[in-house]
Amino acid sequence: MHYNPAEIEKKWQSYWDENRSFEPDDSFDKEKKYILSMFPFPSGRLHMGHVRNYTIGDSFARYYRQQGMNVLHPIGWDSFGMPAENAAIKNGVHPKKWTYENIDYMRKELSSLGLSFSKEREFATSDELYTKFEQAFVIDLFEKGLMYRKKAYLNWCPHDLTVLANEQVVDGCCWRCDTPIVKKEMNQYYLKISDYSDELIEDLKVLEKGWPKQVLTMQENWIGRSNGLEFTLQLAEHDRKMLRDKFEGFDVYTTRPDTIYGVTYTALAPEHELVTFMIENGMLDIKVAAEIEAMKNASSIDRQKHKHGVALGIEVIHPLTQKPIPVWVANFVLMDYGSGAVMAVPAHDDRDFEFATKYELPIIPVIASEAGGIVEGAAMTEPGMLFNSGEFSEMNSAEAKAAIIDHFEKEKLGKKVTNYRLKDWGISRQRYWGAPIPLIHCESCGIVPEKKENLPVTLPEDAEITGEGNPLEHHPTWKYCKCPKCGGDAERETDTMDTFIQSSWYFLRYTASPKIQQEKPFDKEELAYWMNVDHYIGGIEHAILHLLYSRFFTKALRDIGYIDTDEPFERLLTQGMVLKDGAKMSKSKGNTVDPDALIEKYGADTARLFILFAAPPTQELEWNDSAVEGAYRFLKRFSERSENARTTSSLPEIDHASLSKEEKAARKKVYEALQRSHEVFSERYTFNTMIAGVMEAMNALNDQKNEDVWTEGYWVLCAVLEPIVPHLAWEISTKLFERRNLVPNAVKEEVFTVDSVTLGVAVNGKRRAEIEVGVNDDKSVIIAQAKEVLAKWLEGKEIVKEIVVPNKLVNIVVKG
Ligand code: ANZ
Ligand code: ZN
Repeated sequence: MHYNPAEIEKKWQSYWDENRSFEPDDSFDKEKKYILSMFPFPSGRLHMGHVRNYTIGDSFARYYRQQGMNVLHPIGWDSFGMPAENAAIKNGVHPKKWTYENIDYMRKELSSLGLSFSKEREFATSDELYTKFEQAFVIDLFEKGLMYRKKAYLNWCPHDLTVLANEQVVDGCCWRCDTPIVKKEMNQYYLKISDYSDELIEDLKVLEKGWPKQVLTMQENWIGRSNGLEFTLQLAEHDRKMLRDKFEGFDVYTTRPDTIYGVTYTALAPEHELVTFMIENGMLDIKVAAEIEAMKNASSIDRQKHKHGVALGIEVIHPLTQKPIPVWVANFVLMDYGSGAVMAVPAHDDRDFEFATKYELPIIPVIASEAGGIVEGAAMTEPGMLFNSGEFSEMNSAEAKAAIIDHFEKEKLGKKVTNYRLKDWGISRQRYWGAPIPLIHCESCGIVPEKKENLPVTLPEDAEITGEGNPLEHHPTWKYCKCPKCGGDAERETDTMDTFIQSSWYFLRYTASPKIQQEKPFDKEELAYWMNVDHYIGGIEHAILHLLYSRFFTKALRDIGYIDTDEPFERLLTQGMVLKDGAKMSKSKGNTVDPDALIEKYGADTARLFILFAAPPTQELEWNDSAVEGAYRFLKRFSERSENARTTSSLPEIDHASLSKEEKAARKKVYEALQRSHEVFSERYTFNTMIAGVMEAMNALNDQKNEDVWTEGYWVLCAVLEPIVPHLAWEISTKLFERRNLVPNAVKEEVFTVDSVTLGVAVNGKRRAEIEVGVNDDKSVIIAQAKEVLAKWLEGKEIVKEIVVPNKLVNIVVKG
């Protein structure tokens, strides 16, 4: 059969469309699989990372359909977000137009890959219907206290001109544009993810069997649960007066109470209220005040990297030694962790050490390392044995930690606390292309939710998008409205929501069948059947961001009564990056490969085969043009050699025992490939070994000429290949077998049984030849066979002994 991918791929894609081939059943009788690849942002064109992601997901979906399961394999678009707006600013296109045109284009690209998506559940998160349901959730979250507004110092991206959540700041920079972020004080809305810190940690155990260890560890570290001591440092008498009795002191949080005798100074965050009070009341030198302001405006990276501070000229009293301790402001102290103040122990903490060295503050060691002795020129950060620590001397760190916390609690000086790095999720964005927060500000009623029957609150199409300021804020009329409660003049909230909210529930939305889609976000019965996602496939870059938000949002929706799910994703497969010349493919490096061009030249099946064959899905994939060629040649050969098989509508009956050695070997390879495919999909995901198995089977088939064996080979191999190269597999198996691989094949165990062995045959111990005998053959049969091949050595000799060593050798001993 001549291989013409352009022709057969178009043909089958239309066939699948016309026949709704990949819509799941509406009934709940069959076993289900929910296969999901993370949905794309409609950036304009597919890149190779997408191709890899969706090919992996598609192969799972097709495999489970073959196994007779009811498969949900949906697709949609994560379509709100900054790039749409940036394109609008740059090219003057409306974000909506830009977005939906991109979706139309990319939908065609996906279709040209032969992906078996359900089309009837597709949506974009910027669709008004989606916004409507989401705004209703948000109103419930607000009313149940899981969403609130507060003024705080926030991560501000000076390039994108918007606030970012902590998870969206990567190494101090904006996750999107890499600009160093700065802190800015603003009002904004938060979701109370911190209420779920413990549950989010505990449930990581549930995920252990299906998620990569690395992702679990990253989440655990991000949530960052630590135990320590919180206590108040009292201001010295004269300083308390100076501060007009406004403050008694301030709280500090430490995870190392065992080091408390080593405290030589304390440090406040520049944003600390005591510092603000001193500045506002002219209690600080103008120069000092200016330096503190500069610290606030510096980027987070800068604040961690270059330790910097000023002395406030006030003192607190050490709670155990009663000695006065100077109070500083230090840039590395963060306002949103602990209490925004630290007790500094330069002898045992690296940051404190660096700071003390820079400002020549005393360094007092109080812990001896296990190895004994004191470390010079650096902090000794390990636990050890306490000294110079009053009644706690000679305890080890662990004992001292417990004893000191105990002492503080007894004396009512402080308390044991658990702290988390995870902070509430800031969801306000000061940009246009997002879902409006459905809240209204009324002077007499405060913050009032929009009435649910008025949802969705939609975006004004005529907003002016300039890149400066929030377009909703500046729109001449949009924000003015009536208060839903008192009917008085009121203003709409102009912040839009973080797009990560949309991606935190889209997998729930897909469970909604066409019959309920318009009325409700999802249906309990349908959720109960489809959830959880059985295989979730996506990039490791979402290890914390999307995957943590989705876990939280699922739990929050559960707690406000929408769903019964605790954890949404049963198994997670994090795909590796696609590289070229050793570097990640990216536009800026100019090393991308265009999927459209690849499909145009070789066809989708080649692209899919290459992607899955070149590396296991979790590892990096290095682009290789000649391997693409190789994949194409293999498919061409597979297509052409199908002429060796016969047209039939049933699997040929084969008497295995009667076959030749080559024929047996070919059957064995064919069924080995089938067996491997089951292992790959159920546990190992190493598609490359499975494809290698198919290639070996092809070679083995080619070593023999039995038409039945060829026919059976194609029958089985077409099915094994269908999840990977669906177009060719459907084409061949339809032509030959009037069947489309949607039937599972049983492995024929008989082909694995060993039924013959090779024996060496010798005369007087000297090896002369080999024979092939049946494993159950009688000794007499074996000897007869041996004598036949030894005829010329035995001629005229007298046989004295005939020895058979089972499975090894026949030896004939002769005289003369
Ligand atoms: C004294 C001390 C001595 C500390 C020592 C550490 C080592 P983790 O473990 O990450 O939870 N800290 C507390 N609040 C802070 C803030 N707002 N900004 C910056 N640092 C802050 O970190 C807890 C430790 O970080 C606390 O324990 C505190 O320093 C510091 F040998 O207290 B430690
Ligand atoms: Zn009102």
